Amino acid sequence: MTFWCCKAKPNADKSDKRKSSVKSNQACMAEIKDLFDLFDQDHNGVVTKDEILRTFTSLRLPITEQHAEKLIKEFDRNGDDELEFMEFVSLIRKYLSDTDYPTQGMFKYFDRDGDGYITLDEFVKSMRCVGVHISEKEAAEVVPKYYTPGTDKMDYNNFNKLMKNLML
Ligand SMILES: [Ca+2]
Ligand SMILES: [Ca+2]
Ligand SMILES: [Ca+2]
Repeated sequence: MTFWCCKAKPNADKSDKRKSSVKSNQACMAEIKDLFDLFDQDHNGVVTKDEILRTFTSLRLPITEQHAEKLIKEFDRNGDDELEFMEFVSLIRKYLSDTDYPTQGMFKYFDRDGDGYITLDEFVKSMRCVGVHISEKEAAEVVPKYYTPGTDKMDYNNFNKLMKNLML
């Protein structure tokens, strides 16, 4: 499926990816800022390993201390062992678009109103926030196939199936 191109070929698509994030991601930046504020529990402008651990735990997302440490190491560009906002943005983008991470985390992020289901609208907006541009038309062709029977939205299992199929 073509709209997954930047997933399949991360290196070849760098310039495209950058373009799409410039035009579609202003709203997303505000959302990532909200997320940053959630993580930055003492509001000192940086996120520490402990803050990552506490926040993941309170969101009931699986994380270990080693994993939190690894995340900081990987995204801490200025070497202060903490994540400033822009470092945090890279982490969130990676987290949400990486198939190695549990899709449970993605599900919670995609389910913007927290009702346990993902609508077409939530899907399109969230995809754009992780740097994958998908038009309403493209999404409208694919997503309804995965609606939970009798609804116009996806539960976790159906969302999982959709993501697995898209990422093949
Ligand atoms: Ca902090
Ligand atoms: Ca840093
Ligand atoms: Ca929802």
